[in-house]
Amino acid sequence: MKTKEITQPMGDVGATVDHPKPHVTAKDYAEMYAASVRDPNTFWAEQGKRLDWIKPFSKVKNTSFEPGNIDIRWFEDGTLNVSANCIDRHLAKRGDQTAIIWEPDDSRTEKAQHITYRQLHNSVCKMANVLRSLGVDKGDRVVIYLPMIPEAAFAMLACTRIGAIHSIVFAGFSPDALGARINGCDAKVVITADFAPRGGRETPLKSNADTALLHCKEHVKCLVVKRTGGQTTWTNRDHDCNAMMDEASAECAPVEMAAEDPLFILYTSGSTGQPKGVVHTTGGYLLYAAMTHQIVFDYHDGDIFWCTADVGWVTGHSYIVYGPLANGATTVMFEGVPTYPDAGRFWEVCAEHKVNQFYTAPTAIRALMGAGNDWVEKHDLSSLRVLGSVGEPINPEAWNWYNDVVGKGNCPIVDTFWQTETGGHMLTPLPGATTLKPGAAQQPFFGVQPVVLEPTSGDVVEGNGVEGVLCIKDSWPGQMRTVWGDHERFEKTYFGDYKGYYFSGDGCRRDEDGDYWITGRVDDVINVSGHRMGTAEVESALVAHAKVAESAVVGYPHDVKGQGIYAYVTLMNGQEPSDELRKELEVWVRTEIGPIAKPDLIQWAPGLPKTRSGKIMRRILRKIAEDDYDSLGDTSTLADPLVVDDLIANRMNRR
Ligand code: 6R9
Repeated sequence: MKTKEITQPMGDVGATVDHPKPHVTAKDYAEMYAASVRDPNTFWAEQGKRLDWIKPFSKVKNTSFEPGNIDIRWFEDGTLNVSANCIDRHLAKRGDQTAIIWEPDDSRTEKAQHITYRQLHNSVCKMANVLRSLGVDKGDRVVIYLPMIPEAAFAMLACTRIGAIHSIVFAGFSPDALGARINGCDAKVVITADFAPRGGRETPLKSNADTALLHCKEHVKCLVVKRTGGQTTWTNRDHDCNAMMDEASAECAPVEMAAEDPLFILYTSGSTGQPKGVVHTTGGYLLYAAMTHQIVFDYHDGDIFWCTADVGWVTGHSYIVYGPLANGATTVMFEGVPTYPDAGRFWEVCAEHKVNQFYTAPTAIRALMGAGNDWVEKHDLSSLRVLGSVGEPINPEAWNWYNDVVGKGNCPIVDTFWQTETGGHMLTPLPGATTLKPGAAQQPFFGVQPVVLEPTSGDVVEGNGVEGVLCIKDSWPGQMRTVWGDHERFEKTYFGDYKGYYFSGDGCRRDEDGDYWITGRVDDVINVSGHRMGTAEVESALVAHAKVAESAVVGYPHDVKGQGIYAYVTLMNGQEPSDELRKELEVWVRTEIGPIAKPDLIQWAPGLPKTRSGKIMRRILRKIAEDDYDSLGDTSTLADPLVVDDLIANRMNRR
């Protein structure tokens, strides 16, 4: 594919903004990158100064990717507190500066809120005291199931203040998914709200939490925040967060935590079984989030930063809350969706708050591109300086639209490749330092050593103009440390296939210039609107339905979502396929997992293509779902090749 290369000017961007010199130039990048891999201890010791330590570290890197001994520690003898780094240390200089701009779902009926660092301190201390009064102590787990409201950030920071470990569950997840996560990390408290308004609709969070808690230990408490004031039921385990915060003291000393104490658990989908609890720790994660936020977005003091993600995903953790607040930034927190009340909402918010850096996902860009340029053009976007993309590969068409129509050709686009597991950006261009290529994640961040491996042999592929699977050669501070309660699974998942390397699960290409292009997952993980979904999870939800005998789920190209969910379903003997049953299964999966997992297409499959040993041939199912059935490859090993003809003849029309 021929791509146009773009050199982004960094001066003179937007009449209303005094454009600063970028933090890192191309020359700085080359020198700093070389230093970061040559002598990581010196490099990261220097970067460690970005944080305020209670007890300074003397050791920097102590990590092993050795089979059987995967052990990752950074700054291990240092101590610190995350909330003190994100709030207290800014109070003297920026107590009255806005820390969080909260933008409600519907701007016609509610106003944005500006929360200063001092107010944030007050609310976080109060919430920390409320959690303590519910018996939460250092090391205890707290599940957060909240809308995108300031209380979500208060809750995260309140946990860090007292050393509790939070685990956020996206408010779009079902009661079953919530219950599994509460049990998975054995949480003491669940923080939720009455309702979650989003795109003009309301999710009954409290009632979902009630249902989830039916399957949890009796002593789990529920702390309820008022969002809409709508009616909810009330049980013995419920506590009124607003009333308790009103009464609580606004003083709460930050607890001293070791750098390697867990900060949070975040469940994420993999290719097999149940979602994994990804564990991030205190020092390395915070440092990496802060540093990438500053350098990758070229954030400068006084800038207004907006990441449109939800705090239920890692992007919200690192780039709505921890990175920006550690840097003393003003961060925008948006409760709504890109197209409500209309397709101009993102741009209205950018203009209203004079956003300088804007960070969103390709799926949103594609949806807004489809809505037409008028929605963008009627808003003054001259404050924008840097645009970001995350979650999936961005197709050049969407990249060009983002660049031309949103950025007016003046805003570098940082296409940031990273994962829940990596804590922060891994491959990304840097504004002002990188000549951009639409669709490429391009260069490693400092300290990150990507390698391309031949998928079957695991041999390192040297040189440029090559393709393979993406692995990372050595540790970086933001790396996940373990899977909660299952270190063996951590080793097996990420270090099992290619010994001595962290395996990302993604394929990639290194082009002639040495730039990296992510080609997508090589495992059974699909990426729907930038959200990770294990096909196995959807399959197990489907087969849990009484009328379903078997199911296989694959991704297929979808214009807006990137990938859609295509489910092949074999019914139990005696069950007849019908449109009603199709609806029933859609609703079923929504309830089992959540709306994001609802299959886009369900095909009735009298049989699935299997090898004689009984393995489903997913390659064939993928091809049929992609409408590419002329190139099915070898089907001779199938137990019953005829099922393929039936699947092709009855394939679903794709949207
Ligand atoms: C941050 C986040 C991780 C997976 C990852 C990859 C895909 C993320 C990307 C990208 C191409 C980018 N991905 N960013 N692919 N270009 N800029 O999304 O974390 O939810 O864990 O997903 O998303 O496939 O492996 P997570």
